[in-house]
Amino acid sequence: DVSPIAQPLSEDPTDIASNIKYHAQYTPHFSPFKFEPLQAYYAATADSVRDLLIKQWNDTYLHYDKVNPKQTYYLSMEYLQGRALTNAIGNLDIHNAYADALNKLGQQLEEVVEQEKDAALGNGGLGRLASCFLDSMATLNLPAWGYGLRYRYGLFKQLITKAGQEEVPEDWLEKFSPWEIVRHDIVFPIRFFGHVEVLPSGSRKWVGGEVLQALAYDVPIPGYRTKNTNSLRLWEAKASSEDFNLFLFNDGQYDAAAQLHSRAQQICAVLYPGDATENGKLLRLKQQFFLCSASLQDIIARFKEREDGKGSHQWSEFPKKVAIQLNDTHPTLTIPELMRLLMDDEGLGWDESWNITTRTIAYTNHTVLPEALEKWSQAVMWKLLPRHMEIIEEIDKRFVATIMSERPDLENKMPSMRILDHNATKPVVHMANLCVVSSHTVNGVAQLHSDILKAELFADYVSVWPTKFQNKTNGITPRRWIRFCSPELSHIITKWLKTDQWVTNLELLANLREFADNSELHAEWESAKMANKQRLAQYILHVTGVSINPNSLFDIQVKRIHEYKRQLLNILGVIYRYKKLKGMSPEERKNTTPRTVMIGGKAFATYTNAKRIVKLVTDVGDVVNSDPDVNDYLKNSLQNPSQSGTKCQVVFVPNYNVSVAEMLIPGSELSQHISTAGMEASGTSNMKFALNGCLIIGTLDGANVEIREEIGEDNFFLFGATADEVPQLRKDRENGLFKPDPRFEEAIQFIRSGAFGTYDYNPLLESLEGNSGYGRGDYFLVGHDFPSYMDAQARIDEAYKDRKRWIKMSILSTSGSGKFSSDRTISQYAKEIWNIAECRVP
Ligand code: 26R
Repeated sequence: DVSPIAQPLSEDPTDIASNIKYHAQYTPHFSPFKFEPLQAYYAATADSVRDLLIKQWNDTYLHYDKVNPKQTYYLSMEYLQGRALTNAIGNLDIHNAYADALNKLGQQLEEVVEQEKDAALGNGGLGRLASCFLDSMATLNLPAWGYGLRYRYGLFKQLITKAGQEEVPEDWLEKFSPWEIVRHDIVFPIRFFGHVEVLPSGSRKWVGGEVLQALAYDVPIPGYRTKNTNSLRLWEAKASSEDFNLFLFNDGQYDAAAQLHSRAQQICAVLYPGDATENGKLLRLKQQFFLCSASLQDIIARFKEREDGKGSHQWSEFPKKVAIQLNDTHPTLTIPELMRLLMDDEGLGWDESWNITTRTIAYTNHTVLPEALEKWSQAVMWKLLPRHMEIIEEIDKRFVATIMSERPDLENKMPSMRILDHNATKPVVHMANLCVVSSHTVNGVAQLHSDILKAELFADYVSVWPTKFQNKTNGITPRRWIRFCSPELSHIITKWLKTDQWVTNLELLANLREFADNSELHAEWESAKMANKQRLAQYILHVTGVSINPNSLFDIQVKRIHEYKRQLLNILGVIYRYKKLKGMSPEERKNTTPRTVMIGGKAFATYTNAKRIVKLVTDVGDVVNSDPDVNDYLKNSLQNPSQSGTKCQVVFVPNYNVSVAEMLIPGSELSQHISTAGMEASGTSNMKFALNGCLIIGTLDGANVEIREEIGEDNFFLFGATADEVPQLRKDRENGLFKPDPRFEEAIQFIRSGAFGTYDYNPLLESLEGNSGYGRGDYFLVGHDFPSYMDAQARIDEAYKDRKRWIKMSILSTSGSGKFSSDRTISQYAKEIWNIAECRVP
């Protein structure tokens, strides 16, 4: 009785069902005789929701065009958007209507949603931050767009096998994405290689080389309960038909005939292609330039179009209409490319172009790790981007000249401050230095990190430009990270606060504090948490085959695998506790707190020690989960609720991504943010866990410092050295002054004894030994922090036994998370860096 209609006339479920049916029949992507979850998702639901989005999106674009406000452009090589369907119907506030509509068609929304593959065009925190920022920019009605690349495959899909991690391509576009709209009319030429010509007028022109095309794909970014729908514009590389050599093709030389086409495909094939070879490095540089050049040409075209409506454009207006934010140094080439476009294409002089560029561009730093600070070979840059290298040389020359005349005292600092280094055998361009010199504002992503930038990495620049440096503590979107991923907890919060305004004004969560001892709230809170734990346990069983005990403490560490994040500290702690449990009498064992430790995250494909850590976690899991001393593994199943003999389980959660996080975080009770102090710029999952009532064990690092301040030190399990102690501790170690704790040695010895199999863990364990050298001599201080880590873990075991106290701490974690909304972060960027204001679609 549901007849197809092309436009849902209202948000009534019957109307929506009719519209879904319309799309199933008239915009089909599959053969029309099946209507199962996959078809329901692609052929109907996504298209039907997309219709609603497109309407708002067009309205938004026209409104911005008319008002012509100053607009922000966020340039990022990474976005981790995750799934779009739940987010779209949540932000449009039509979740229930869609659930009902699908019911009418014999489908379950929960099941339909699962059909969508994550858009995983990123690798970690920086990419997810960009996606949270887009959500907040739309929700706050800010004229702000994202620009990125449309990678064919993301980073990689992680398989866990007997050998540890294996990487296979992540094919998110296998069955196409219904959320992107290709703009065949938005195409820009992108040049590589070639040479610089001097024209009779004296001006310079970059010519020759090879020219590819950048084609725009737009992804709509709806705000929460607002009409404003912004854009994420992703560029794809194409060759034009003229580059297809018909002559060669008909001569049977098929590869040669389509050479430029295959070069174009390489650019958008994967995120972070291996850069061990010169070829790999060149490809990465091409990717970065591709993003910068295409985005700038688009920004300039829009600027001209909007300004010319009121006469002819004035270049001095450009910084009043355009703010560009560089997400780390990856889009640094925006700087010389903007200079080139202004000077060579628009005919402006150096001073005017420099003035415009520096008033437009701002830079965010996301890491202080030396190996992550980009340095590009000057030789490679001269080859690929000869005109840009001329411009960079000129920027460097002028910078050195200015400093030498105004601050001669800094002469001996010049080698580390200037952009080009001339002494090295292999000369490089320091991208972070180019960013600092050319941006009006530089920011870190948590207070501690920004302080470290000012005191160390950028200290010398601070004395030159004291007001250039700011802090913008990261945040997360409360829509995806609690409202949609934990509806159970969200409803409880709304009930007790008597309003759902907290979803856009997260500081309101502080009002939950007055109920932190209320036993009625405790009961509701605990049952919502338990429901989320059960759902997570089902998921873990599904992906790993391990049936975990829902009555145990769910202890989670999920993030990229990196030595500084110290997953090794976590697993060494597990190994030590497991060994102690085994040595206990059954009576003693009864009184211990049962725990399930879940660890997940991808190791970069060429990072050997990170891959060894993954392997160790899976090996420990295999042994522990089937050891009858600590595990009731025969009786152990989701159907066996008592599981009194299940004390210790360990699972590696495969292929950690946004959707997996949405499952893990709501079901977590303890999460680990245990990096060596001073090394994690911020962390953002710490905020997501705390918001979901999960307690944190952590070091005084990144945003942990501010989280602990907000939720109260009694509700945070702190351990470890502080950032200012770290350098001395490393020196002490070099001087042979470190004496390892016997518990630490016992854990290491247990691995060496072969308790977890025959894999050779020596190279990994040796990184914890010795006295010096990066990656050796325990650079990350696992040994130093181990005793205080174990003490904190013992406090956790005790706290968990006291249910009342634990639930109270959990409620206080959520109550104290208000500061960590990306709405707060983005408001601060808008006001203090971009100077843009809301532009609400009527
Ligand atoms: C190109 C290569 C050198 C490279 C290095 C590092 C590429 C990407 C990265 C990722 C870094 C910059 C990253 O993701 N940093 C993380 O940013 C988060 C958001 O600000 C922080 O929360 C997190 O602490 C930081 O590690």
